[in-house]
Amino acid sequence: MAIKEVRVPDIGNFKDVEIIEILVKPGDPLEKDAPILTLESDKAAMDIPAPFAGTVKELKVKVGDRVSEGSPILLLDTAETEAPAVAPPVVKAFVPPPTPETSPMAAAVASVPPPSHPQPEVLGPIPPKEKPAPVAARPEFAPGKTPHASPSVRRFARELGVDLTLVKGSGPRGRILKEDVQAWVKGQLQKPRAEAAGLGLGLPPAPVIDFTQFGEIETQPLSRIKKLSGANLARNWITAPHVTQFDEADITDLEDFRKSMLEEAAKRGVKLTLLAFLMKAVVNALRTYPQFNASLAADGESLILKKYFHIGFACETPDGLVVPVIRDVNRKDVLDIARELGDLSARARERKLKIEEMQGGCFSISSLGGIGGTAFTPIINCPEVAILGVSRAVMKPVWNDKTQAFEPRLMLPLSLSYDHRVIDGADGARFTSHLRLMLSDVRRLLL
Ligand code: CAO
Repeated sequence: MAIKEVRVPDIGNFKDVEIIEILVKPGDPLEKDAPILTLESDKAAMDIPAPFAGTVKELKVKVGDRVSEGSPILLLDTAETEAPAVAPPVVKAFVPPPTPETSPMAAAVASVPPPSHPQPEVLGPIPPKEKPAPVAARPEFAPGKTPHASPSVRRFARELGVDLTLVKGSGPRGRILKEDVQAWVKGQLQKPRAEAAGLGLGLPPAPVIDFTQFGEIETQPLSRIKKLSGANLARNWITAPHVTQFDEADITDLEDFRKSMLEEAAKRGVKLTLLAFLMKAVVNALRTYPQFNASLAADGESLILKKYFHIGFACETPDGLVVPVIRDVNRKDVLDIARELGDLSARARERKLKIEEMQGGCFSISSLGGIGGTAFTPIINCPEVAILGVSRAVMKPVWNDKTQAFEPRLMLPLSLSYDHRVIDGADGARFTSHLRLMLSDVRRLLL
């Protein structure tokens, strides 16, 4: 049993190199060749290994100290007084072989020839000049004790704040590579997203698939609007239990009326669309069923009923979907509404909408009638509690009880999605029935 002083061995031409990490503390058992500390010059980082086994008695340095060859590092209570039979590798042997992540200087250090001058005795025998310790033969760190990684990888991990004991190495003998650290960080970054997507429901994260294995692909970045609306739609879809009620409204008379008004509206510079009438019908239904003009309080304990009638409408733009809002629809006539619809949708497509023109909605309408389809399940624009989807009106044979005959009627498909936490199924059916009634009788609608 003897106390031996360990000093900085030959580290090439480096002087006053900073200690950036001390890997041991007094009382630690140390195996021969286990890393004691890491030095870092402005060009390279390197580990100093223990020249012999023992127990750390006292540290002579601290992080931030600058050392050169021969500087005392620590006192080691050695298990054996004899110098080790096998020469400890000099520092350069710890420098990883040149890899993309290794600085050119580190590679240069690795190729520095072994020192020709005598080394301090405490360091043990120096490898003979003609037989430099081969890089491949550098000692490996004891698994499970100190993470096994090159200084550059450790520095990389330190910069990112990564605890290397958590990282699994994929290199030879479990050595942690830079790619392992990167993969670990990626995994951590994806975790919150996966957890958020699962909302703690234990859903597995979406699989990451390399589609090139199946054929040619092209990757296009999502627009800002798509990214924002996508996240909101996903949240709304998961948090609000959706039910979609389907119905059909007979708009034969309404369409006749609209067409008869087109010319007059055009003279006033307005394109009188079906959507303007739908807005009026919706407001009427909201008055009758106020729970549809509501939002759940943030604490989920109460329902906030709104006394105003601001109606949003989904508008397709080259950048994605936006929902401009027409305020106080109850106080406007169909021509005013149609004028605003035209103005807001034109400015939406020119990206000229103001933020406040997309805020404050009570209820939304998503009309795909100009495009096609028979029905769909629109996603509620939370914190609103319901949304009306409208598909393409088609002429259908409808049975008339009075005439006891089928008649051709223009039927408008309605798809009402509602938040089942707030609205019961019966009320969902009542709401669409009310809409059906309003839209089938233009006199009621315009009253
Ligand atoms: N049935 C049959 N025809 C319809 C119709 C319907 N339900 N709705 C509209 N049309 C007709 C119109 O009469 C018009 O015909 P004309 O050109 O002969 O007059 C044509 O379809 C185009 O209408 P429009 O799109 O100009 O007007 P609009 O008021 O119906 O729609 C707007 C305005 C802003 C809703 C629409 O342009 C739009 O962006 N739609 C897409 C909305 C969307 O993407 N929703 C999905 C959201 S996901 O939930």
